[in-house]
Amino acid sequence: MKTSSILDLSRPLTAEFERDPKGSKIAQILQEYARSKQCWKDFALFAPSVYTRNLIERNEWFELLLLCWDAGQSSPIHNHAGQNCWMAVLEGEIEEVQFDCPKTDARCELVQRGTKTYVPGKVGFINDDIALHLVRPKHGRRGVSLHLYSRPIETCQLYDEATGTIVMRTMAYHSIRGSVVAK
Ligand code: 2CO
Ligand code: FE2
Repeated sequence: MKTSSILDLSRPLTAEFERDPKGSKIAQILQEYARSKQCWKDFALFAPSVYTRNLIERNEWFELLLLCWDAGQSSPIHNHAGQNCWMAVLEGEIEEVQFDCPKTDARCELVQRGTKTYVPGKVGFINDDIALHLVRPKHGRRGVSLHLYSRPIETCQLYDEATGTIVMRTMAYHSIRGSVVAK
């Protein structure tokens, strides 16, 4: 597959979901892109206080985002609203810490399960049947990762490890196809 822009990725991804709604070849398509050294830097926008969620494509099947992690930033512990999530690392090393939440009460006692490290070109996969997770860059450096949610996620749940409380978060974009979203 040869793509000239990250925006062009939407075509093979959409074709794959039309062929197989479970997207059995999505990891392969994202991995080929991540290993192709193509230029996505125009879409990689960082912010000082939080990791950014930069929308590349959204349609009925999926949402494709470039996430930019500055040194020291982290996602909260969260779920994925019943959807499937693929993550391909484009730059830096990205760490994923997985958690179980054995009871599904309003509060929950999190149990840390394990940690995985993803280097550029590696693809991870998670959904709510697998685990909750947090994601962050390693070694005090930046990271950039490509995330695909199928189907798009409007909200997710955030879990506070210290208190066990769960809150709902409405997902927001920092930019859409390269244009910063007005606040
Ligand atoms: N799910 C988080 C988000 O979309 C990023 S962690 O990787 O799934 O903000
Ligand atoms: Fe996530």
